[in-house]
Amino acid sequence: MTDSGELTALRDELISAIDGAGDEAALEALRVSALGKKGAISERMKGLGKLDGEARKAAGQALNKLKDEVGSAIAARQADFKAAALDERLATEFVDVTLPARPEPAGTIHPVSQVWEEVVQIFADLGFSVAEGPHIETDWYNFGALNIPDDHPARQEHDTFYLNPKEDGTRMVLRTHTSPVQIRTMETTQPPIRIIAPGRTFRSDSDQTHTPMFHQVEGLVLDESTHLGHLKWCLEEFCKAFFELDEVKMRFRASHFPFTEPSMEVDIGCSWVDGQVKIGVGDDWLEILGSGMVHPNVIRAGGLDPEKIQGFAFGVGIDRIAMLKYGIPDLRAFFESDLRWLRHYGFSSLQRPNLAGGLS
Ligand code: 2NM
Repeated sequence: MTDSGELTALRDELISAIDGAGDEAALEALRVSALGKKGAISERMKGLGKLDGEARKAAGQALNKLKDEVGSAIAARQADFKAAALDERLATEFVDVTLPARPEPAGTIHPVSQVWEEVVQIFADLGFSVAEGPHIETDWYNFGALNIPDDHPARQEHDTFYLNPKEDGTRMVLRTHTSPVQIRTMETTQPPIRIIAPGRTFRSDSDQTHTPMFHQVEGLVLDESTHLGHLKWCLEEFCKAFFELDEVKMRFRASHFPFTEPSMEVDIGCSWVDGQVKIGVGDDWLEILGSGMVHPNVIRAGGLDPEKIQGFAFGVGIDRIAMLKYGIPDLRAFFESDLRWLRHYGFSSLQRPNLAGGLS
């Protein structure tokens, strides 16, 4: 009953049955019929005791070989079934990552954050990178380096938040503009420089149109031959992109800042319809930007040589242009954290601004 011809026949029968098994249950039934306690191979193992000597040894080896071969064939077939089951799941179970997230987030993006990000996107497209710096500054970075003289009115307690004096008598300030970031950038970066510095700024001022904390974006472009034409083009491109208009009427009006020479305030054409402002067309003007060619003293303070390096700078109030673009009437509501206001004026956290898909 364990002669080799009989075993070969059993082997062929089992292997072809294993190969032909239609599913895991059929395969398991085969495993039991061959290798289970009362299986064909196990029964023959039990019969070995009746043989003796060389015959027992030879038959035992042949049976063990058969047992291993059948075991391997079953394992291989089992792996086939598992792989097929996985393929089936992968084909039918999938997640469409383009579906909207559920549930829609309850929170919204604050108009200041929205406009901040819009401005970053626009200037990124023009080749600017974003620079940041501390809110608490030294007198030098906030005033001195910016060519603001010791007796300038902006330095008075009345306009600037000063911290308590240090032991050496010096006082730190809450930065009144983001310009200190430009000075710090000049100190560490070789031109060409193209940066914007968005951030919080602080002035001791509170009324209908001023809050003691507000947001600014300032920009700085420095190279060997950067000129006023570059300034005008750059700010025109910014205004068209920001207000999402093909053409905007703009006016560059002579002004004065300590850190630029010449200095210009930039107005944008507008009209008033039913108490609402319409940007880009009309015979009225709205001031939206300050700008100018960086003063040689400022370039020197930044560690660069004004005989070799020149360029322009500008500053915009984020809160102010957010009000203009999105028709938000009251500045103070920006910082009251009123949930009804936030729901009304807020933006979707799933639709972030970018130039390809639309800013707003
Ligand atoms: C403005 C208007 C004009 C300005 C100047 C500088 C620096 F640091 F480069 F000198 N940064 N920003 C600037 C110039 C800011 O804001 C209304």
